[in-house]
Amino acid sequence: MSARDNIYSVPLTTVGDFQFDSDVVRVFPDMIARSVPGYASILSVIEQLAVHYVRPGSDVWDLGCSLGAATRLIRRRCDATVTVHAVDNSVAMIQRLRQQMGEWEPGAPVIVTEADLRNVHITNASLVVLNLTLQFLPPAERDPVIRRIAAGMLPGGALLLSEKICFEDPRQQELMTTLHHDFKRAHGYTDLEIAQKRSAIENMLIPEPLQRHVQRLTDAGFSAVIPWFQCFNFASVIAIR
Ligand code: GEK
Repeated sequence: MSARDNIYSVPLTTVGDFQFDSDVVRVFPDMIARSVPGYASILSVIEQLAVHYVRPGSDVWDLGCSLGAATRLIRRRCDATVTVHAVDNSVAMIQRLRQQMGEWEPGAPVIVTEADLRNVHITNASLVVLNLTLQFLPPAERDPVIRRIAAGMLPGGALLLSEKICFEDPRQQELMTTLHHDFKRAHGYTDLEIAQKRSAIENMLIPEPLQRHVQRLTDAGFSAVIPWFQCFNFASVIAIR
């Protein structure tokens, strides 16, 4: 069980940019479950994708793995000939992930790497997961990342991309934001917490419209790009190489 997220529960004189530091790591599972509608469903589909797409002798990449929630589910569906690479550039996340892995059930070997995903060389990949991670890269750097992932994937392999998204229609944007904030309120966040988190994250997490993601994946050479999930301003896409 993770500690309850109360990071933004008291008024702050200045709200600094959001960081994946040890304070966030301590509460991360609680934070993500109470902030991202559908997070648990997305994880369970990632596990399903491992069953369908991971091939013996191939590699799997979980980019921006945080505490390895997806890695843990994937590896139990893979045999010992598969290597799962869990990558994150947060020192605190990787440290905590390494501590917790000892308690995981048996499964395929995992290589944990503290690195910026932009510097990771993807090869032999039958499954790549970018679950709520691409959104933290500057938009101009997203095209080359997706192209490099595509180049490192086996034909028929799958990329799962989940993102916070935005909408071109201002009314849609407003409604989806309101419903997302209602979701957070229903999960125990106060208006102060919602407002302070929003201002901490606004320079760090840049959402794009779903269509922009679909176009980027198509341009990178994925043969099928299938949006399969949306709840308010969160969406997930499966792209087949
Ligand atoms: C999950 N996928 O539980 N390189 C590597 N890691 C990065 C980078 C980067 N350039 N930028 C951000 N991160 C996880 C949840 S959380 C989503 C992903 C969220 C990492 C960052 O350190 C953090 O651990 C993760 O991406 C994003 O299925 O907090 O909204």
